[in-house]
Amino acid sequence: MTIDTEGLAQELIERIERAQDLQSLEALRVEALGKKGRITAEMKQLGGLDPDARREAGQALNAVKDRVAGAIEARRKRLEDQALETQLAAEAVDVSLPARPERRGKLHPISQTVDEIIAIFGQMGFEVAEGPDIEDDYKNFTALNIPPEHPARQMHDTFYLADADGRVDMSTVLRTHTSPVQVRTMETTTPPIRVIAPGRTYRSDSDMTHTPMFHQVEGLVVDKKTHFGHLKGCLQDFCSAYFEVEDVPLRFRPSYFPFTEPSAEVDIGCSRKGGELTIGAGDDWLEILGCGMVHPKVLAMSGIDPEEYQGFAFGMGIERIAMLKYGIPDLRTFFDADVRWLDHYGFAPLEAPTLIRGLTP
Ligand code: 2NM
Repeated sequence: MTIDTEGLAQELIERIERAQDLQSLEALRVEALGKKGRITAEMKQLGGLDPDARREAGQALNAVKDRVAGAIEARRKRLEDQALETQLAAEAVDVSLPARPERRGKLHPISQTVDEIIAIFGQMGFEVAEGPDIEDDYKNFTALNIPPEHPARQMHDTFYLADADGRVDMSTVLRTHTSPVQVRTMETTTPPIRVIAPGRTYRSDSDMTHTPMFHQVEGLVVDKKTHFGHLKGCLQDFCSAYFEVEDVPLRFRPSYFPFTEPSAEVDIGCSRKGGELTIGAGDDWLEILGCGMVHPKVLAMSGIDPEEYQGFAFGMGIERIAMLKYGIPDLRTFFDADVRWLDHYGFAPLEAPTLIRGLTP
């Protein structure tokens, strides 16, 4: 018996290469190499041949078997790649399409307000500084001239952290203001310094107008001849840009902070006629921030020579100025994580505030 092994190989391989899907390829594999397949059947015939012819035909058949198996594998790989490409093409998402309006997320008013504040002070040449929420007692209090007996240090205002054994560790706190960030800046920078420090702050206080976590932005400028006039001009420009009111009336009232001398609280002119609050007009005043000239002891403790340098600093609550600008009546709703609230008070994402295009989208 002689078999046309080459003819068999060519026929099978040709059909394998024409297989259009994995199913017909599998049918071909069974037809060629399966238990009752054609190559298998030829193999079974070998027993009837004499030894020399058997060896020769056996080698030829094995070669055909390998070529056919190789052709099936190559075709399977090709078909699988094609199937994947087809699937990817069918499932492709055009990421440049606009989101569906009913599903579009909003930016939290805190994020929006922080972005606006950074845009304004950025334009004025300030850099943004950051620091950890967990601070040591030294940077949160001592370096700011807050003495050990100061009421702000009492347990009921400050969140003290526990040590590894669960005991309250009086040396580690959740920062009660962002001033420790300014301390870090003064410790590591040679003036001139122009930074703002926005971020989360924590006080053990919870009622209608206080949440245990809230946001602050503080600013610090240190240079050789920095004076109170610079402070007034800086805050005037900021308030005017932020509230989008030209020549906004500001009132500086003498006040006291341990870290500044002299210190002042700043009120913004407003009107409360008809129960509606309008910023920047009228004969009423609303407190919005605290400020002052950095205390010489504070400069000195952070390694800045108060004989050579002086500076001003200010601080304000971000929730408060967000509520004033955007008419949000209740502080506590900021942290309810209510999507309906966010849909109402939130802001379009991807519309970064700039002074050129307008702060608010
Ligand atoms: C305020 C009011 C006044 C202030 C002072 C400093 C520092 F670190 F430079 F001394 N940072 N922030 C400051 C001054 C903060 O918040 C109402």
